[in-house]
Amino acid sequence: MIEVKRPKEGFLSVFAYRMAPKEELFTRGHRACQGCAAALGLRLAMKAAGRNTIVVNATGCMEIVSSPYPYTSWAVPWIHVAFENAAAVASGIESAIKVLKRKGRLDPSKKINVLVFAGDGGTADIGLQALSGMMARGHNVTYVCYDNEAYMNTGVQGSSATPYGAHTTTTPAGKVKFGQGYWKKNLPEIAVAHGIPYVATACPSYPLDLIRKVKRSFELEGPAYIHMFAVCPTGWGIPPAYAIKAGRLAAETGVFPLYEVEHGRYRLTLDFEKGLKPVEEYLKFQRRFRHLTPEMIKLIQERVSAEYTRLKIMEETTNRPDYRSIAGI
Ligand SMILES: Cc1ncc(C[n+]2csc(CCOP(=O)(O)OP(=O)(O)O)c2C)c(N)n1
Ligand code: SF4
Ligand SMILES: [Mg+2]
Repeated sequence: MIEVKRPKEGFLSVFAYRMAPKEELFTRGHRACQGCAAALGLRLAMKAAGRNTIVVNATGCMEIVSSPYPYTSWAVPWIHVAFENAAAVASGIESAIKVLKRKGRLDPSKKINVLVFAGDGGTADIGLQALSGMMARGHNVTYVCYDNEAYMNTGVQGSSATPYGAHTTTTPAGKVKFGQGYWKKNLPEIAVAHGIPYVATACPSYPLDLIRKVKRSFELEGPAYIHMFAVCPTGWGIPPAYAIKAGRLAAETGVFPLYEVEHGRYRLTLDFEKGLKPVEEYLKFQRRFRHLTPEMIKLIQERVSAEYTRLKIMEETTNRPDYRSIAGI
């Protein structure tokens, strides 16, 4: 059995908001709904990224709530781009920074972070091609997908990141259909398949873990992909005060495992020695899942357990000395 060292922050982070950097770069005044975990996640990610950051923001809730003229919540350079091309624009910005440094018009030692925020619709569906290109070309960009599991800004339409069985306006639950009819697209694994230096999942309910991962993404040279769970009380039908709890339950049940993959090496950054809670605990208080039958919940449980086991096996395998020496990690 290989001993995997887990960062302390993973365990501490639930209680440790006060340990986060004080500077606010995604500031107050935005118009996100009460309890919006995506807005909290952006705030935390910006604390990690710091002032020398250019943000590229695809169309979606986070762009809409933070930028109506003449107000803005952004204290860093920020560009709003179309739904489909955030990764392409970020690639251009990163290339331009390199050229300016080469031509001596920018101090070559100055570190400028390029950071994308895009929703699950903008990432799993319409922006996937641009993201794939950015990762394949090796741009030094951190791409954060905030996943609220639907097209929230336009009225809760299903995306390919909408979970199995969830009710949305385009996957309605009723007599004929039971909600989303296929399994959630596994974006972190698509990113891992590109062989990029850093891939991680994160959740604002674990703030220090999230901050550490965003920081790590900027320490490593090359593309990084962070898949951020973003509880959406409005679209999911839960009380705003439950947002943090819902994020914790997603991790505690294995519905949204917290892990990172650095140069191909997996590590669960939060693991549960006493085992996972039943997925029903996560599903039962959300309006979007209230129609689920016991059979469907059983099916979801089996899928979640299998995926968690797969992650544990990947962690075990990719930390084995023989694998690490062959893979050079
Ligand atoms: C090409 C194109 N198609 C459709 C839209 C309309 N539109 C704007 S935001 C949005 C939903 C975005 O969903 P997601 O990326 O998940 O972000 P969220 O709103 O959930 O934060 C849609 C469909 C658009 N702006 N451009
Ligand atoms: S609809 Fe959801 S993601 Fe959009 S601002 Fe409201 S809570 Fe946040
Ligand atoms: Mg969305």
